[in-house]
Amino acid sequence: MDGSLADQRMSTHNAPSGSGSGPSNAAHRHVVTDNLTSLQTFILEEEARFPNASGEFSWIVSAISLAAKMIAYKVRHVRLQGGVGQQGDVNVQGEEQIKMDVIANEVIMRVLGSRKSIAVLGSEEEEQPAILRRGSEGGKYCVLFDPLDGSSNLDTAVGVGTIFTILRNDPHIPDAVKTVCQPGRQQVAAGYVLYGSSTVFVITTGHGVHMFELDMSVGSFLLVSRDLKMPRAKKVYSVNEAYTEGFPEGYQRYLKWAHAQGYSSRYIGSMVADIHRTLVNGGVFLYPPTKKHPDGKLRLLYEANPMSFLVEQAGGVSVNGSVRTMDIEPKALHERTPLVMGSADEVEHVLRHVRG
Ligand code: AHM
Ligand code: MG
Repeated sequence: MDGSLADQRMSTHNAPSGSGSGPSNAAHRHVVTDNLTSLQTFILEEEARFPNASGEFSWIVSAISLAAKMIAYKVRHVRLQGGVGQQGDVNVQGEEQIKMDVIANEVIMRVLGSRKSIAVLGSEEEEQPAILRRGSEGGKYCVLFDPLDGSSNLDTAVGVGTIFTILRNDPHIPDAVKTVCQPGRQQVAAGYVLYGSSTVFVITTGHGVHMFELDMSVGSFLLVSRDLKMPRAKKVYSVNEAYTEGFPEGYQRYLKWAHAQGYSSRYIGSMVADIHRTLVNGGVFLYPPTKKHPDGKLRLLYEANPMSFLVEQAGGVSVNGSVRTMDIEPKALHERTPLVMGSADEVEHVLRHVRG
């Protein structure tokens, strides 16, 4: 026993036998497992609910969790590994790549690239989606991801994260971009990994939101919260308030109203960390149109949609300021969207002001 989470949740008891020690004691020995469930087991159990499931989906989640463990290790030793600082390249978003962006992208590409069930793999760091197995070779799913969201915060040791979404592949669509340009409501699964003070893996397959924590000593993500539900209301908003003057008037009105109502502000500037807090504690996260980003900054397919799926499954709401985020018909892999997501009542307060 080394004090790991697994140890604490699994205690072994020797029932008193009155006959002292020895082989006879073994008959009375029982194990209390307090619901100790790894991510792997959880996904297999979920899949078992569908008698025709091929198991391909659980292979993909298992690959994502392997990549996450590798990235978690690298993030924890980012300076020692030489991962801070800029790579010297600009990605397709026109943003300077941090070295760890490139490292995290390579890890995911390498780990997921070998999974037979993935037809198309798309990343924030790659201009075009990678076509792995199309047509007759099969490949039931497509995976899109942001390998290391919020990476500009790495040099100050702030939490960063990996965001992913799993979509169904349509082998009849020859074009990879068109294949992955699916509205968020069609997602098969989505989630994120937050590399924070602890490493958490949060996932939905459309049946609630489940949270796992990485137990380093056994190298597994273990279930810590099943069917997470976010509070309906919480007087907290999360927005880069320095951009207020560039927001459309409705958002400015909302902020004035929130100030008068005694709201608190929390903004990390790392979407995974901000959304994780919002999921757990409630509140509202906003990235409205700004002068610099008139269409919003966050990417629809691999940032907004997966987070929206999680937020809705936890009982919250996600909109782009007027329509449900997951109903937007995407046109491009790296398309951006304004975003308002969080506790149902809090999103409604924002929309009331935005609608005018
Ligand atoms: P990135 O994908 O290039 O890391 O950018 C996305 C990040 C989000 O994590 C965060 O919500 C947002 O950018 C912060 O933007 P800003 O610094 O404009 O507030
Ligand atoms: Mg990002």
